[in-house]
Amino acid sequence: MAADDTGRTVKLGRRAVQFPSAELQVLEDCNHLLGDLAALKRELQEKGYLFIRGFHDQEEVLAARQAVLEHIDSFGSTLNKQHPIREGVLRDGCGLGCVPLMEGKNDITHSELVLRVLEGKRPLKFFREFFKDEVKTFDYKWLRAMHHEGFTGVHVDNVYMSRGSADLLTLWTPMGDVTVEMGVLAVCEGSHRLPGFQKFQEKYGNMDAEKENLQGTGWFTEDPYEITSKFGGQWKTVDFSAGDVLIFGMRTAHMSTTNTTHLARISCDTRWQPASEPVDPRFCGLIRVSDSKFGLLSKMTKEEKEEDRLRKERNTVSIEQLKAVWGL
Ligand SMILES: O=C(O)CCC(=O)C(=O)O
Ligand SMILES: [Fe+2]
Repeated sequence: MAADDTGRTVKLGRRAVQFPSAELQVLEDCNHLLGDLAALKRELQEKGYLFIRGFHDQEEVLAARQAVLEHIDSFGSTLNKQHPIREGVLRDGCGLGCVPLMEGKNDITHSELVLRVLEGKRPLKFFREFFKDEVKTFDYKWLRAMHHEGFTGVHVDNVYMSRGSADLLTLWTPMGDVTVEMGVLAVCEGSHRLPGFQKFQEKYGNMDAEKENLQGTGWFTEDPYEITSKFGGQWKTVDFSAGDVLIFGMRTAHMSTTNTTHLARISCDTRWQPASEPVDPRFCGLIRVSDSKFGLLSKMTKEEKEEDRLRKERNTVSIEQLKAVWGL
């Protein structure tokens, strides 16, 4: 892992940025607050996130990582065969689409070694104490391997999963040591509560992307500085070691740094909430795979399917159109 923080040029979206610098500062962990519930809640309320080192058992994370890499390797053409699987080296030219999609509820997300981390004793204990309640985690797991030059754009999670509890938290777990160069989560500190973000939260943050029929990713922008220059806040990130996690609420704007390496960046976001609260039905129980694959739609003729696709396309809206309407 790159322990030397001096003079590193990394990428946040498409922007090259020095790390650390005024534009991209270092995340501070809150390990000194563990065991003090009031202090942890205050930290989450103030900063919009909790960065916790050694949250998971490191050996368990590394075992899960190996299981995920073996799963990826079973697809044949993703990893570079000159290297041992455990190194997770992507083959040359492995860009978008080269890494198998692993999100959802499937054989790898719910394999024993992966679930031992994602739904293990440690997260259960932490969230039970945090919520002072029994807890529920979505069945849907956002397990991913980020390809070369891949990144996640700026968004708040509320646009994707607002149909259940408002107390929902995201737990971002890197599977292994993940440097800023490999693509880690970056948060915009203060974005969940600063007055400058009020309209952003009211318009973008309150949006249900699926209800709006939003095209594309649901990201507000790919440019980290678009939000800091318009609304304020401070981008922060850090090198993660296996076991470290980032926890944040539905209103904290975040993105990822870009994977400029040829190593697969493996991570999983899981969601946690009090069990007594309503749950967003899209992510628990029977998980809808695709609107067009199953159900009644599968009975449509080719022409009917094409017509349906075009009708849907006509009814969609782009984030640019919405931003113009919102005046953001
Ligand atoms: O892993 C990523 O690139 C994005 C993760 C994310 O957006 C999340 O954990 O909510
Ligand atoms: Fe997210």
